[in-house]
Amino acid sequence: MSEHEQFDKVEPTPGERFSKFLKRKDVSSTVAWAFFYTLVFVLVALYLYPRWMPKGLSNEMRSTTRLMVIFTIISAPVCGFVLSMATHSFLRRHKGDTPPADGPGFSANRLGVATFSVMASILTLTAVIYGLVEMNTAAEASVREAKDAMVVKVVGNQWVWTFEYPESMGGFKSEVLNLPLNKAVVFDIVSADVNHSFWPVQLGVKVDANRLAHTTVTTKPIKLGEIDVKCAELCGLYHAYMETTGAVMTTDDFNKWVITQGGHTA
Ligand SMILES: [Cu+2]
Repeated sequence: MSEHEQFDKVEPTPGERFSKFLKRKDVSSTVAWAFFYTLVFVLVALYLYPRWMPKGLSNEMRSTTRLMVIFTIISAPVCGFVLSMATHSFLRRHKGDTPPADGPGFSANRLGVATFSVMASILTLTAVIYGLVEMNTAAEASVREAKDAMVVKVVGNQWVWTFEYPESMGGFKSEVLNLPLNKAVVFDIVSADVNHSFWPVQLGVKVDANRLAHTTVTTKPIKLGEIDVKCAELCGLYHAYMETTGAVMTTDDFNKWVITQGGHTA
């Protein structure tokens, strides 16, 4: 073997192998599909989620919408990668009756495994850390807000919700959940029969209503608008109809409503 031949057989560098790998037709088509799907998910998260989600009337609801958007963006590349391989396999599927010959055997690609693991870990960790920060911020805010909040008692009863306003307002009861703007509210929740789940959708909180134990949750309406109240726990035949409405109102409108209910303003 001449010296010249030995020189020709020098192994390609990892960079050369990688660019050759990317130029393969199956690889470049998979990468292109991955980018396409990732872009679609990112656009859905940024432009459609905020429209699809109910209007955020409290910081809790806004933070829920924000979490949906950010978690979707974080998971978009992984989902895009998996769907791109599925699309490539579907488009290049075998046609005809004769089974294809076996392809060459392959072993694990260490660089590929490492890249995928590191990327997925970074994305997951980002989601975990962001989620914890968001949760902690919400918990701190509710402790702060609870100090001068209005306490509304909520009773779940097959299949209606009843709201009891504070003694200082006359302690009247209503089946409509009206709340004044910019006033924190603590819901003191209980059930008269089976387990229900109190869910004022646009306020972004959802808490179990139990038969023998009270649960509480704090929120602060910061925007005017309508509230849909639903039950989020299968509670019997008419569970789906266990819903009512209400609104976040200006303090003036709220006070007028309190008087029509036989209550008085503090
Ligand atoms: Cu229910």
